[in-house]
Amino acid sequence: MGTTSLKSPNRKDGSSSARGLKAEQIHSEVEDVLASTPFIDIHTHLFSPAFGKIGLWGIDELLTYHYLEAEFFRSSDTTPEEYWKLSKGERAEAIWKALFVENSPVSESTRGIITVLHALGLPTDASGLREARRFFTEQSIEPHIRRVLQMAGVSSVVMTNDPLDPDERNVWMNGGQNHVQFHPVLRLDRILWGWPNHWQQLASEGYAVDESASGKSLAEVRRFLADWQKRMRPLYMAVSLTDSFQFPDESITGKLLSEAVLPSCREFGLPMSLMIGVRRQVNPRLRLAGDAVGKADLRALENLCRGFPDNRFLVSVLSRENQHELAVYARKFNNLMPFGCWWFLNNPSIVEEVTRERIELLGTSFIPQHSDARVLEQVIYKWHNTRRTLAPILANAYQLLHADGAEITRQMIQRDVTRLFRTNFEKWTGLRAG
Ligand code: HDL
Ligand code: ZN
Repeated sequence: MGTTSLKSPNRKDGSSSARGLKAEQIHSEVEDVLASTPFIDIHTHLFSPAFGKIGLWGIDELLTYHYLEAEFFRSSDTTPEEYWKLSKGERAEAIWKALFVENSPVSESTRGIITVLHALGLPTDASGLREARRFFTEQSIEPHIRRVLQMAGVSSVVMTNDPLDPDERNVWMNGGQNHVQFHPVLRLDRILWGWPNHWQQLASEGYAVDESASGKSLAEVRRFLADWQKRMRPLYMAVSLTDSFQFPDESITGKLLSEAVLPSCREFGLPMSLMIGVRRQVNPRLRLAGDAVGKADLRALENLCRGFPDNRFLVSVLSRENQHELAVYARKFNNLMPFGCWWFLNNPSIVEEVTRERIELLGTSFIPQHSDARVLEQVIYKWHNTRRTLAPILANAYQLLHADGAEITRQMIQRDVTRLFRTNFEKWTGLRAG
């Protein structure tokens, strides 16, 4: 049988055929495609304007982000107890002074603030926050959202919506939201692992459940999920799980997951997002900043993907040490979609390692990143950094391919970037994103 030569019309000197790129053109083409392709941000804690004050934006919220609070306590003599007594504005001023005036903002999260201020035309070396605060008070939220998402190169963001959060529930029970750039997700932490503290809230809403999730409880949880699927129209269901998560096991979490939540996901054609590896509140004094990371036993994920072949799993794991096995599991199970470099992984040094091994093992059949943004303007720096970090990685993949004989065109780069940052998610969720 004749061999199919991989040699493209490229000639030895690296020149190319009419359509193919020269080796030295590849990096700039990749940068240009990344810059001009709007991404879908598949996991954030942002909220559309219908949610009012639950949606965070502006300089005081940016500076009191829990990532920065954790760094603040390393560069200030202020104790957490003293810090929590301060007002939001006083906390922001203390963080600005400690991390931006008295020290260089060279960490990923502090440099991110500089990126946002610079992008919005605000001074990055101010001694205080007066000018920045004045700018944000002059913004009205709807046009500000459009401008910020456009600057971030993001067409739409996916929210994290907790049906048992009283403030959120109130919005959904009074008409909810239908902002074209914000997509809902049914977040189930309070059901799946918070059951002991939250089953009574379900009971008070008329669902016949009990503390041990026995009797009619599973059927009633499914009725609860059906009610919220209809009310919220989520793109997927989601839960964050600790590093000690096991499956199967005899826990209420395992029973609710296998006998209520996953059947509901199948009933409504929704993926289940599992975010595995958090170690909650290792230092409670830091509150939201008090969580850490632990290596999980991904046999649990293996058992879920194998045991529930008709469910689709959208998975991010928090430990760097779990990344390679997650990519290997994705080779074994095509109902597993790895996504993002989550939280403590969202740093260029780790994003590079994780993304390169995913490309090497999975091609373009994964979702490289999400922002996890909690404050609107964070998407500006998180996606600026993602594009900057990914450009050389993607370019390297094409340069290797080119060197080994394939023709590289802008069309294939565009197809691949669209798949990585849009189509993989759209196909998995049935989203027809704007
Ligand atoms: O559980 C999650 O969705 C995590 O992303 C947490 O919200 C975490 O606090 C976070 O913001 N990480 O970026
Ligand atoms: Zn998150």
